Amino acid sequence: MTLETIYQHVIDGEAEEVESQVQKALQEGYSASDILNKALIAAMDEVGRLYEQGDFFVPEMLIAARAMQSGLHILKPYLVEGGVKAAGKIAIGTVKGDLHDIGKNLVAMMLEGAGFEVHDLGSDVDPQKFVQMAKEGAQVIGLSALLTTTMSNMAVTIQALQQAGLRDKVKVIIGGAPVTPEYAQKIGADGFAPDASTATRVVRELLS
Ligand code: B1M
Repeated sequence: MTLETIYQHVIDGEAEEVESQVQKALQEGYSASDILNKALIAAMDEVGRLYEQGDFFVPEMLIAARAMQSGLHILKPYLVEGGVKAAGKIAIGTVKGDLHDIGKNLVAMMLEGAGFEVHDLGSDVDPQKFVQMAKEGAQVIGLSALLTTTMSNMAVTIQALQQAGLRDKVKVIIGGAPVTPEYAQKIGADGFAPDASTATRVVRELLS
């Protein structure tokens, strides 16, 4: 019942209620990953569906996204992995032209929790900002994209690293709803992850 309540509050864009219900769910013993996957992410999928069929418009999507973020904020300490700390400097961002940052924030959160030094460049990030981070010693560049129209900026960013003579000094991992392993291979990325916890594993592998 609590997970369904959170799910509905996200869809309705009720941030305060999402916060209090996430806290309640944790107290009731629900795992952070169940709250994340079965309530928060599931609700965003439904928001996407409602948008697609014309029942929701951008403002509703935005308000739901804010409600989701407030739930994520409460979950953050519970989502980060314990265990062995990994070393490594990572710069992550959503590519140029793309404002979707929830998935990227989640990936950054998990990487931070796994012990990496994470530099979150935000969303709508110019390729040259990633180049600058590589110059400043980032070992991994993480690129996120949620739009089919902005995915191509992942390739543009990889080309910018190449042109700056830095491609062999950094590993590039990409992800986001429309991104596939085939696309990662096609544009010459080193890694792909379909979700935040896989991203942590892939980054560890890239640095090992
Ligand atoms: Co937009 N949007 N949106 N949106 N939005 C989608 C993506 C869409 C699929 C909705 C739909 O039509 N069903 C559609 C894209 C269609 C397409 O390209 N094929 C869409 C559209 C069309 C648009 C606009 C163009 C709408 C308009 O203005 N007409 C516009 C574009 C703005 C822009 O970016 N320039 C737009 C705007 C917005 C809002 C601003 C209102 C808001 C974003 C708010 C924000 O992020 N701060 C928004 C939202 C909320 C969504 C949906 C509903 C939810 C996205 C989300 O947060 N999901 C989305 C529909 C959907 O995805 N179901 C939709 C939850 C999140 C946890 O998942 O981001 O996939 P995700 O991240 C996952 C994995 O993908 C992976 O791990 C994460 C955790 O598991 N991952 C990585 C992500 N990045 C990774 C990086 C990695 C590794 C893994 O390594 C570095």
